[in-house]
Amino acid sequence: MEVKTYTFTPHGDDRGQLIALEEYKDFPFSVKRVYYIYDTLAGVVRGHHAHKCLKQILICVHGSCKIHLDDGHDTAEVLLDTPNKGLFIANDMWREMYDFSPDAVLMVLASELYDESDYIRDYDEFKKFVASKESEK
Ligand code: T46
Repeated sequence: MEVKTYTFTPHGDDRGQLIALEEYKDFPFSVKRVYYIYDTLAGVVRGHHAHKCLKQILICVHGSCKIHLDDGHDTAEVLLDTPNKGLFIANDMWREMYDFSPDAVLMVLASELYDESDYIRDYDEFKKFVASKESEK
């Protein structure tokens, strides 16, 4: 399966690093919401869902974590361990986040405001969603 990652350019100088992200230039959507996940306990797996519409960029701005992706047919694992790497996750992708380092801060840029009705939290429902989208093509 195709995994879309971005390598962002740090504006480094003798003071340190700065990364700037601009919508449609550095990633392909407009941001309506930013959230971040931190203080994740050892062994915790978050996520376990897909979305009906939401697009997101995940950036582990400190520490590291892994992302399990499932498009309904294939799976992939992505390590996020540097603040200049972004992972694009389309709506129709089942995701789980795990192996958080104790210092991990996972920042997410989201294309929509928070909407619980956009979540697909049941895996069988997700498979049906994927199948219905494929039958429309
Ligand atoms: C996703 C992965 C990568 C809010 O009130 N507003 C928000 O914007 C978000 C994202 C969550 N919440 C509340 C809802 C729950 O009571 O925060 C609590 C934890 O959310 P959730 O269990 O959905 O968190 P994760 O880590 O399982 O999933 C999150 C996002 O929800 C999801 O869209 O793709 O991160």
